[in-house]
Parts: sequence; C-alpha cells; structure tokens
Amino acid sequence: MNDFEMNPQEMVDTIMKKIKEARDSMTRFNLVILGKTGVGKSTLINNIFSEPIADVGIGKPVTSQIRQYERDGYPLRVFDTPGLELSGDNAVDQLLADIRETVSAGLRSGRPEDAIHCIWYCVSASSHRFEDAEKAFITKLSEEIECRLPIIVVLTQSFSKNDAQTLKSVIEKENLPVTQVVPILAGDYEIDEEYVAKAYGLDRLIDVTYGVIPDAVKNTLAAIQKVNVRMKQKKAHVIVATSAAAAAATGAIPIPFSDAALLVPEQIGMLASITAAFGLPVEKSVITAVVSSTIGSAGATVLGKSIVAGIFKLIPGAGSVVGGAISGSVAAAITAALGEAYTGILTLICTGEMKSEELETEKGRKLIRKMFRDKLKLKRGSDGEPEIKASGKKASGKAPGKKK
Ligand SMILES: Nc1nc2c(ncn2[C@@H]2O[C@H](COP(=O)(O)OP(=O)(O)OP(=O)(O)O)[C@@H](O)[C@H]2O)c(=O)[nH]1
Ligand SMILES: [Mg+2]
Repeated sequence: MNDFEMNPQEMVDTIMKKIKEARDSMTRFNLVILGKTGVGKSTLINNIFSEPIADVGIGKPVTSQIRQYERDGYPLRVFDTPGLELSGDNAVDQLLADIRETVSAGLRSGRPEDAIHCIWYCVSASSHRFEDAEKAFITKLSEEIECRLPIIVVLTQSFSKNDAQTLKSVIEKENLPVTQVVPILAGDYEIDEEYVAKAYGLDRLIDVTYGVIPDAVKNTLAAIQKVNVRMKQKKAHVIVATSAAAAAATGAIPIPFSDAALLVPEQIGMLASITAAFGLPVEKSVITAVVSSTIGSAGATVLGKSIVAGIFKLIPGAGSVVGGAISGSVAAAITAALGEAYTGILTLICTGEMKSEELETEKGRKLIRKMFRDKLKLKRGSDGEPEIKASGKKASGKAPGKKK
C-alpha cells in the first residue's frame, strides 16, 4: 500500500506512528536546578513541564546532594538539589565539585542528549535579600564549570511583583556571570481569602531559557513545557508553512481532482509534526476526529472529488480554476487550512479551553469543520503567516468600475 491510497483509518494509524517517531527522536533536555531548601524548586519543575517529574518520589541519587529525575519516554532529565543549605564551606565545595563532575561527565559523553544544557539557580524573592553566600556560590559555579553553561537566576515565590523587581535590580548590580534574572511565581498564592497572587513569569523563563540552550534541544523544550503556548504555536506555524509550500510544489503541475490524495503524505507528516511540537499526549480518537472532519470521511476516498469540490467553493478565486484540477495555490491553501485548524484545536486543548474528548462528539466535529472552513476562507499574509493567494482572474483586487 502506498500513502496515497490510504483510507482514513490507515491515515490515522500512520499519523500515530509518525507522532511516536517524532517524539522518540527528540533530544533529551537536561537541566540542573539549584537553590536553597524551600525556595520552590520542585514546585517550579512540576508547574512548568507537562509531566510532573519531580513528584515521582525521591529521584535517583547522583551524589549525596544531587538527584536525577526523569520519566520513561519523556525527553527531560532534571538534576535537583533537594534540601540544599548553603552553610558550611565543606558542603558548598563538595556540591560545586559534584556539579562540575556532573557537567563534565555529560560533556565527555559527546552526546547532546547527555550534556547539561542549562542551570536554573533559584533564589526566593520572599526573603527580600540576596545573601553573600549565594553571590559567592554563583560566582564559583561559573568559574568551576569548564564550558560556558548558561546560568539563569530564577526569583521564585515572587508574590509581590514590586519586591521582586527591587531584588532583581539588587542582583543585577552585582554583575554576576548569569544570563538573566527572571522573577516568577510558579503557582497561584493565596494571600488571604479575598486576594490571590496569580502565577506569572513562567512563560518568560521558558523564552529566556530557549534563547540560551543549544539548537539541538530547542524543539524539545518547546514541546515539553506547558506554560508558553505561543512558543508551540510558532513552531506549528513554521511546520504548516513548510508543508503548504511542499503541497504547492506538488500542485505546481495541476493535480486532477481524483488524484488530490497525492497531498496526503505531506498532510500526514504535517499533522504528526504539529502534534509532536505541541508535546501533548494526543489520543488516537482526536486524530480520528480531525481527519474524518476535514480531509477524510469514512468510506470515501481520502480528499476525494466531492470533498475537494466542496472545498473549492470556500477558497476565494479558486472557483475560476476550470477543468477539475487543483492548482498549486489551492493545494497549499487546503494544506495550510488543515494545519492551522489543527493548531487551533491543540491550542484550545493546551489552554484547557476544550477537553480532547469533546472533539469526538458531534459538536466537536462541527467545530473542527468550522475551523477548517474558516481558515480556508481567511485572507492571509498581513500577520506574517504563510501567504497563500488563491489563483483567480481578478488578481489585482481592484473593484470593477472604479477606473476612471
Ligand atoms: N503558592 C505557591 N507556593 C509555592 C510556590 N513555590 C513554592 N511554594 C511552596 O513553598 C514550599 C516549598 O516548595 P518546594 O517546591 O518544595 O521547595 P524546594 O526548593 O523543592 O525545596 P527542597 O526540595 O527542600 O529543596 C511548598 O510548600 C510549596 O508549596 C509558588 O510559586 N506558589
Ligand atoms: Mg524539592
């Protein structure tokens, strides 16, 4: 069987297989998290990544002070320092030596998935002060590590944004060898019954981290974090634009309606890549709902004649294409609409605005169809998204009769 002749069920299976392949091929992101006991390291880790890896027990001891947390099949490893106290020179020196050894071991391996990529040094903003011991520790840390590993100072428990800003300025004046000081509140904090400080800053911490880690793990970070949906959407837009361009190339020689399934391999790859970029555990039923509500319908040839004919009516200008063939721009428009509708759906799931089970209901399917159709009708290009011009006779866009 080749990809072109798949029925919707086979398409769904292929997509699921490709999602798994894309996930398995992600380079593991390795993070060291440091900071005194109680500053909120575990809370931060559990609130920022999609799997609560620091919850699963005590972790595997790497040294007396460093513990390693990970989950099978999840491309993240966290080296945590639970219960850390910065008192006692011996303990501090030992910890620095341990960190150096952990970093060196990763480098010696020569494998990107075993290297340490970033350090988050956590300081609690609720203490309102930055101790000399912390300053000395960060300075030594950067000196001890043989490579230039990015260190980000995370101001945790920043219940008061003003106080956190003040502390941020104090730390910045020290000119420490750190990338940035980022205030955050990892979880909502109830000050009293009437006033709750809302969690914030996690998306920024991800942006800053993304900016300093190696390219090999950027996609991994975007996928495994759950606080920066915008980053996931950007990744998805790039995938959609690439797939739309590939579809346009396929359609450069107009494809007869009946062969529109030529586009299917590209679209399958696109849906799988978008899913992997979002990093969501997407159920097969979700993919089935999306496929059957857009490009495939049960029993019918995928992207068959009637569906394409229906789609044609929705694309401005496309109706002028005669002879029953899909042009490159129409192929691109269909592919882009599918990719963007799917991105929209995953965004809703990601932000909790919709449950994935809802997609399987008739209401959910209607929503998918509507999003797909809306995207087809959308005039694009002004917002940096892939520009797709449907072909048509009145390409100039001037209204008739305006000429003098
Ligand atoms: N509401 C709220 N509570 C927080 C936040 N960060 C930390 N906490 C609380 O502060 C306490 C300590 O947080 P942990 O995450 O356990 O601190 P830790 O740095 O992992 O501590 P050790 O494992 O002992 O080193 C817990 O009771 C958390 O619930 C936050 O952003 N919001
Ligand atoms: Mg902890």
